[in-house]
Amino acid sequence: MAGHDQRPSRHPLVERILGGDRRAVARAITLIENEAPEKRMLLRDLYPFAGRAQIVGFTGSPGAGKSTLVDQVISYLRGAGLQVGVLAVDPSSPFTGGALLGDRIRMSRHAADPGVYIRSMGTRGAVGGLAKAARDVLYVLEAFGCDVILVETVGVGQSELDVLTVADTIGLVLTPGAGDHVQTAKAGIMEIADVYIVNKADLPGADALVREIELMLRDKASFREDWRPPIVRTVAARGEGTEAVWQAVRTHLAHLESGGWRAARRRLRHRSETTAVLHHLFDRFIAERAASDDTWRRLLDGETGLDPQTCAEQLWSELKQRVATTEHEALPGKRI
Ligand SMILES: Nc1nc2c(ncn2[C@@H]2O[C@H](COP(=O)(O)OP(=O)(O)OP(=O)(O)O)[C@@H](O)[C@H]2O)c(=O)[nH]1
Ligand SMILES: [Mg+2]
Repeated sequence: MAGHDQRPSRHPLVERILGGDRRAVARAITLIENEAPEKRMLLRDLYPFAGRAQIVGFTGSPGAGKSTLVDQVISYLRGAGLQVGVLAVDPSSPFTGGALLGDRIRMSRHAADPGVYIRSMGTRGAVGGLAKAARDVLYVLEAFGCDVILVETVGVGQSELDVLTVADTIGLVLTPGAGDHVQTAKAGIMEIADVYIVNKADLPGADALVREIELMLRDKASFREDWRPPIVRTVAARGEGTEAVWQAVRTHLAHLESGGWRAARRRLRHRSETTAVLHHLFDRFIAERAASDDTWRRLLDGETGLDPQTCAEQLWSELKQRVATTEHEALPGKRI
């Protein structure tokens, strides 16, 4: 009993999430969205369960058929006995479930399936930034036991691309005729695709779109992570091509793993998230210093007549000196 008591306590929701409690999942997501103070503890305790799920992003223009395709992929994965999480992220919507209602409806046949968890997020539900909140929600879904997490987001802005940085594979859904020409596609979006999905292949212009993508790929001198993105045609509305999409996704994942790229991406992600927190802490440190130390305040506010670069370098060297002194003082203790 005593040993049990001495174990560092875990956030109570974590146990419930691990046990498959859907209400605990919903509660945890709300805490994340609201930036609740206990969010830090929650994420810390969820972290050991991260990295279990395969995360697949689907992006593309509004109305390209992303939700219809995701709905088909859910069915396919459920058929294989996998537990599936779906996160529909819409940065253009201030409401969770408002503009995303269409997504919910299109996937509603899975709503009662205990092996599927579907959640929508808009900017209103994410006080501290949608991309960060969405990435944190993935930790919850991983701990919940999702084998695969499908992330749907409209590919229009930077925050959508930020959401997708955590995906193992990004499927870009394009449609013929809808102005989805390779040349006019939003800068950056064509480049991040691991799989090109030409949906609505039942409509005229699908062949032309496929040729356009092929031409673009032919002109490329090199490919990110040595992966040449395949092009898959689908008619999501009729469930055609779903299996081919999933095959392409699996092949891509196998490629990432065999080349060590998946591990490299994880390292990169960890570094960038840790660095972001350090930046944040440093900002706070500077503000505190400005309030408590007059030398800092004068240099920061330009009361010394020196230029910002010189001010910053003076503060920086003072800081480094301070760190060096502390390290020096701490050395004898460290050796023990
Ligand atoms: N003809 C045709 N229509 C399709 C196909 N797939 C989807 N649609 C239709 O396209 C419309 C938009 O589909 P959604 O799945 O909601 O598209 P979306 O990309 O999720 O849209 P947003 O979430 O609003 O960006 C719906 O009316 C679908 O029925 C297809 O393969 N062929
Ligand atoms: Mg949708």
